[in-house]
Amino acid sequence: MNADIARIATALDQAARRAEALAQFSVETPFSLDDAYRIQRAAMQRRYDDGERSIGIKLGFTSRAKMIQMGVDSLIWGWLTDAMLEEDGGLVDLARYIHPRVEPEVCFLTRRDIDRPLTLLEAADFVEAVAPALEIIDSRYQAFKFSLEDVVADNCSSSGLTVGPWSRDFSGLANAGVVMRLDGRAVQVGSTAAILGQPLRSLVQASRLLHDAERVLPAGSLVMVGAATAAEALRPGVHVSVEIQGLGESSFSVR
Ligand code: OOG
Repeated sequence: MNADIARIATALDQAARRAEALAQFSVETPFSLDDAYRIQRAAMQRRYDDGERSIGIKLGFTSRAKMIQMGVDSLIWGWLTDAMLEEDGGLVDLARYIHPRVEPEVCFLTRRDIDRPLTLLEAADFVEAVAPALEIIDSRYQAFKFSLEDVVADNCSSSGLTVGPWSRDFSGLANAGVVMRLDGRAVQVGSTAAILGQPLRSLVQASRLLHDAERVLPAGSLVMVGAATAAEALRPGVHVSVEIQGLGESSFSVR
């Protein structure tokens, strides 16, 4: 399996860099979820070796809407790097991506190292600030089709994100309205309560996953909690915004 891990990690990394889709791996070479995270780690290591820097983590499939859209029903997690950060309010170049989709998110900035499993009561104390955010997901698999193991190996489709203004008041975050607009038209409407009941639960889950993986998330990291609604395909020229009640907006335009 070690040779397969290295082979699949290299192929996924190259597909991301070349913005070219691949066939799913798990059909030909079935692998376990543990091996999927090993592949993810090996693929990320290639990026770090090339100078990319980790800026935090993301969770996926924390809402029913996303599980139903993709036919996957387990929580997953992956890594975010500095190369994925797009400018809030800026222009996103579609040429960097294969078949990108966008989803409305909440982003936490951590205040303390997360080095143990947290309870929901403790979680708020680990948050420095919270922001409305947009995640650009771009599966490296053809037709955006994957198994749970495939998507984990592919770093959970992570490829881009914008983060809006930071806020320290997140008293209303448990059930805040979420509206994602394409060219000013509301295309996805929901609530932050769709994210595991409330977004701080994502941080709790993240702390457990990090603990199981024997990883520490340093203070000052980003945690993307998972989309509150289904994702929308990006197209040239479109303007995308997310508005989260009490937090404000994040947006970008596609070139
Ligand atoms: C996997 C990533 C899912 C989320 O927020 O649920 C995700 C995908 O749908 O390609 O980022």
